[in-house]
Amino acid sequence: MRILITGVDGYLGWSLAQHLTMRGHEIGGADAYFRRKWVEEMGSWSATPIVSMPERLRVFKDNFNKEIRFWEGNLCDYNLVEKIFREFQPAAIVHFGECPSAPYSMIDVHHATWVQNNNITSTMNLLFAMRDITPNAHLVKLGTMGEYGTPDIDIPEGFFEIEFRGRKARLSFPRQAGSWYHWSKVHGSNNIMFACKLYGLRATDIMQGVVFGTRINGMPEDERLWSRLDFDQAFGTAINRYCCQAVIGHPLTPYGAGHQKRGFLPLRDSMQCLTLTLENPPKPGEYRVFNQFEEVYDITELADKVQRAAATLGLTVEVRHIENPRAELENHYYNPDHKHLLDLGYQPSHDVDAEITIMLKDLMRYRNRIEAKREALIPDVRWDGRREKSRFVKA
Ligand code: USQ
Repeated sequence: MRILITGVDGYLGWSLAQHLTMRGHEIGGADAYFRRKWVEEMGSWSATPIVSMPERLRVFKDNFNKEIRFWEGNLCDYNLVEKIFREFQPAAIVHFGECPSAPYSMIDVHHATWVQNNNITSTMNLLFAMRDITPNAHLVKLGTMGEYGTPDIDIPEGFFEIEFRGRKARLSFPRQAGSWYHWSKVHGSNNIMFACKLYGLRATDIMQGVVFGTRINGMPEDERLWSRLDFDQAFGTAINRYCCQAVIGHPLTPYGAGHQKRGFLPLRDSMQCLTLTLENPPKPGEYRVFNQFEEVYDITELADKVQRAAATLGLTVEVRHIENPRAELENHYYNPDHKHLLDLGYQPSHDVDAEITIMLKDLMRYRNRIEAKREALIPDVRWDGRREKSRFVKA
């Protein structure tokens, strides 16, 4: 299948390009290199060294004997999107070309509006290009479990049955996002749902949990093919940050009371789920929602897991709670469904401890790179608008 990956230079995009190529798909990619710039703005860099895109493309060709067709540019420019669609005629589009960071969107009004404009406009441009150029294509849009927030009831996959004043309906489950970034994903979801209804487009909206890991199955050993792995306060996600902290002996940092629960999944499982989604498209006009994660964990429980795995490698680290820069529940009910992907054949790898150990070993090679940006580990972007470093606290 001919698949366009927007945001192909990112953590998931670069991994997926390799995974889908190994399955025989033909890949096109687009990117404006924003991720590299955002992480630099946060005073950091990827723990794994990342070569330039022209070099990435060369190394890709050498290893897989196949090329990625690549367009450099901003997806908010409709002329570029139209050109890509006309030249590549994708059968499916995986939209990763958005800003993925909650903290980045909370810095100030400029960052909040930039993230919302970028994320909403790029999705709108893809929807119109699909309508006008490839109406049969399948949009796989990366949403987030964070769209639902943490309501005090079970979370279904996108829709639920409701009875109100004696009448019943199947409605979109209420979203209660917790950052301007997460709200940008909600707005994108609503726009996609409407476009499917209006233009008969097909789309899968992936409510993905927090991804972690350095590896995908079948990945060649060539270091230049590795995906990026961020650890700063804005682009590093919980387990990835903990593992980077562990390799330099920095305390692991659950925020606040540390009983926030989230759905997590290894990078290799994310690849498997996205492939299943692409290879089993919805019907024309269908908008479907998949909750994509392997298991729910408490973030202190995860810090304890990283601490134990690190100890087996001779790394001694403390778990030290730190003031929570975010406004979020720190102790709550969390029970989301995740059945659709299992029904399609998703086989969870079910070994978070083994994955953490692999990641720690991989990251130990890059200890110096993490140490060099140690300052970027402590958060200072607060949800109330202040910019002040969090202090360590008692849990
Ligand atoms: N957290 C800590 N300590 C840390 C880092 C994070 O306690 O050092 C906590 C956060 O406060 C939060 C939880 O861990 O309660 C998850 O935070 P995160 O930074 O790993 O993930 P999040 O901001 O939610 O965003 C990430 C991705 C985003 C994706 C989302 C899925 O960056 O693109 O949408 O995960 S989800 O979390 O399910 O919304």
